Amino acid sequence: MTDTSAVKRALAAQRIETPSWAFGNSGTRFKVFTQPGVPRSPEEKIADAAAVHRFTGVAPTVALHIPWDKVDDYHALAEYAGSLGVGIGAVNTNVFQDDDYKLGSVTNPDPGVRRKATDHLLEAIDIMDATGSRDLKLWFSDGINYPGQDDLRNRQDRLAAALRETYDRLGGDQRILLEYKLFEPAFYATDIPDWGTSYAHCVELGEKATVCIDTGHHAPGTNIEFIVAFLLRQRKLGAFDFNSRFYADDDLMAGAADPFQLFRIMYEIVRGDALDPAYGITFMLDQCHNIETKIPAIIRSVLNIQEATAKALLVDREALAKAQTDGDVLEANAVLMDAYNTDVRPLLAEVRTDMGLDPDPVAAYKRSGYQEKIVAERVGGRQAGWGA
Ligand code: RM4
Ligand code: MN
Repeated sequence: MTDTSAVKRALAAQRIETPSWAFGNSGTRFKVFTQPGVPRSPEEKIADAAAVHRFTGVAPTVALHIPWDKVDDYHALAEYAGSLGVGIGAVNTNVFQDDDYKLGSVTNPDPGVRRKATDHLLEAIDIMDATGSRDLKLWFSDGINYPGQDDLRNRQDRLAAALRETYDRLGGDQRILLEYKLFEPAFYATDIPDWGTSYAHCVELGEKATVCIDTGHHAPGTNIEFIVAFLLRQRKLGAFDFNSRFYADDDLMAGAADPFQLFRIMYEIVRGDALDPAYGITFMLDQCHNIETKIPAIIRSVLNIQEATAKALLVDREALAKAQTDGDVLEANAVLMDAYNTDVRPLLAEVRTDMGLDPDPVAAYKRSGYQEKIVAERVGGRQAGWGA
């Protein structure tokens, strides 16, 4: 697409979801560094998400993580979010932080533990009913550390049974986003280690189950844009968890480690006509800001995704198709690189100005006084965090 007004329209219509947990304290297994002003409640996390939306204009929903965002009244929580101009997005389940899950959750050899884990997934759908959320995002830490520890195939059967029960409980337009991850915390075999496993379970479940690609969950060197292209072709791509990584599941800011990879991913999205929110892909962040100030880091991540998207939209697809048909390898590559090497920041500044926003959201946030206000106000209480 090289028609600038169409590019600008697509950028203004883009939607990126923020994760409630990114506003809380996080760290590595060595240390969680706290920060002043960090939310102490789900409401304060939502207020921070609303701040990100105010400055970027493209982040109108925030994903919850249960039980980290447990409240008595989810309907009231959704109304509170609405009053701040944001909505509740995906509901993420947590079947990885209870002693019972040492040997797995839905794949545990103990049927009692499996029941408990599956009940948590069902409870998350009750929460979706109350908040109006469409997406149930499932990530299982399940796996084993030693060969022989448990039966690989039985674990797949147990997983399939829990997924089926959960799927059958979904309401009309609700859906499952099934995430995969290569390793960690399990080191020998993970029960959903890759997109193929997630895809196969989604196919078995039905059309309301689609794959979630967390960009940090692959082996180094994996061609993620190929996975995007393949899943789009099958209509089985439901969501992204964006973040970036240098080594493993680093959860750094999206676009920080490898902006070229993010561009290649977004090019496949544009190529597949899947950017429009109506297509149904949820573009989420799933990150941790262990040492940097959280809200501006989340704003920066949103901007990085917008920049990659703008470059993808600028690819001259006609010229690219011609070069590809001609077998002109160098020209085809040059067309793609021309778009990638374009400085799209002025274009995005215009998009923001047209939307009535400050053209530089990070600078506007810093000037706004919001950070000082939360640091002054959020004193006492217990800061939200991973509880790891
Ligand atoms: C996992 C996975 C999930 C996220 C948790 C916090 O690695 O990426 O999406 O909910 O981390
Ligand atoms: Mn994730």
